[in-house]
Amino acid sequence: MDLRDTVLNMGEWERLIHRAETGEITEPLENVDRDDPTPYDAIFVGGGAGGRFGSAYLQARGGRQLVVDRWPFLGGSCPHQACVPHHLFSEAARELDYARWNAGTLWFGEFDEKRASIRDLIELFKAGRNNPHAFMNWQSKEQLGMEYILNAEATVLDANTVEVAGRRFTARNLVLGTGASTYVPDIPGINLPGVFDFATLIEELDYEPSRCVIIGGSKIALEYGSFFQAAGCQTTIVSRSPLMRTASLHHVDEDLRTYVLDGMRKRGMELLEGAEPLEVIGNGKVTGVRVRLADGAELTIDTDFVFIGTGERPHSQPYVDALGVEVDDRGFITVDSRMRTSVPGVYAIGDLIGSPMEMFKARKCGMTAARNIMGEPYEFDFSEYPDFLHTTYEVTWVGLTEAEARAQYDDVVVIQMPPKGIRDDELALPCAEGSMLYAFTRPELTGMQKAIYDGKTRRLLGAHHVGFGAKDAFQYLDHLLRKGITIDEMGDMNELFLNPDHFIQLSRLRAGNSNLVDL
Ligand code: COM
Repeated sequence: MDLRDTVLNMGEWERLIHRAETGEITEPLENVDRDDPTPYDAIFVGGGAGGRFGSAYLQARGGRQLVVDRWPFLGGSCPHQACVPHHLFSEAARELDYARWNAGTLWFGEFDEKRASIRDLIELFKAGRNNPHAFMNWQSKEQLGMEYILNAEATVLDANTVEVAGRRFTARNLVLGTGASTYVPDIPGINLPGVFDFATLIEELDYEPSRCVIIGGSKIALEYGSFFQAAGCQTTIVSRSPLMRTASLHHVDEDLRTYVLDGMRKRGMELLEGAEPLEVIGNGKVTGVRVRLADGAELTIDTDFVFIGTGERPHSQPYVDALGVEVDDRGFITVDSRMRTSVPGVYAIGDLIGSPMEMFKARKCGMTAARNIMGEPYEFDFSEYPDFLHTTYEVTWVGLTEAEARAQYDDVVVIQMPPKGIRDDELALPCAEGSMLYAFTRPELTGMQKAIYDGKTRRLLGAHHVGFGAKDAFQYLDHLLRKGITIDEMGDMNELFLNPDHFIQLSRLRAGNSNLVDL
């Protein structure tokens, strides 16, 4: 379907995408300037965050691009099955948690667990997700001037050629960005009905689960597990590694970890660390998971719902076969700091090149490839970055943990709330957005925070937060930390009181000291 000369409004796009999703339209949706003889500077294979932002950047730099995606929309898995539903679920988890703790007080009614339905929320999401899809298609075409072919698989033939729906397109460069999907561990019974991952949860769940076992200890495991538990589905996480100590989550402070995991237990979750899932049991449908515990004992957990949270593997095999690109032992494509693969003229971006599987990385990888393709030798180092995780809390951190700081610096100063020596149930701090009611009803639920400074240079080394409303601040804290912000500069900032992370005011209380001390 040639859409080049048609301007669709939001509703028209939504309906078109829906018809493609339901199979009513099977032909490609094309916005290609067939009359333009200019060769393409790049074809982006995959129109997720990396492909879309890379395409936009390349366009903005005066280049010509084409982006191809098998789905009838741009934006990839984020708005379809991953980050966007996850954020909806995490917000629901926070609301449900709030409603439970406050049930029967003030204006809160008694908590009715039957009304907290996982399926209802998934259906709500599915009914609404074509709106962001529509917007991405509209914005990419009408505002960003991108050329695209959607609803069509791209087959890479060589380093300059891609075939789409029987037609060949050539470009100076290829940018591969087709992402990753759940790594399914090799466990007997793992393919039984009733076993889901984040994608099939959205597409296939057709009953209300009552009991959940999560296999794996990834971020996804903690985040989705917290939602399932909050929605009244008793959840057990079975993880080989200690939770929040997996390689993909770096710089997790031990106090933060303890607060988060204790909070999950406090809400009734069962966390089995050092445990190995041996078998998913069922007879046409999941009925249990057999597990070997850390002490060697075996047990079977009855369940009607298993969720896989063991990490992801890339979609790289077609490029290995067609181009011979170099990959690592898990199949992630190896790139340099300019996103160049081992094959000249071929770039790879986003989840396809490994962790962190985060939005900022995908988008900036795309932008990095675009800049290099347009002749700018631009490098992107994503070894350090601010990170976050949702439970019923928003958990955010950047820079070094206290232990890491002590290993690297002689004079480490820690400013934290609640202060060392005061139990969290004795103090209604920290409090601000999202925790004010807790401060006056259940002080132990208000969260925790910690800033770490180097006493010699007075520079901020790390910041850690469990609570609500601070994620935004951490984007900027990351920038300030890289610039070398000191406790004195922090204390000189203008806080908007009450602020969820109390770093500015707490730092100011110590900034006057020539010899810094803990607070
Ligand atoms: C975000 C998708 S949900 S994209 O990064 O804007 O393409």
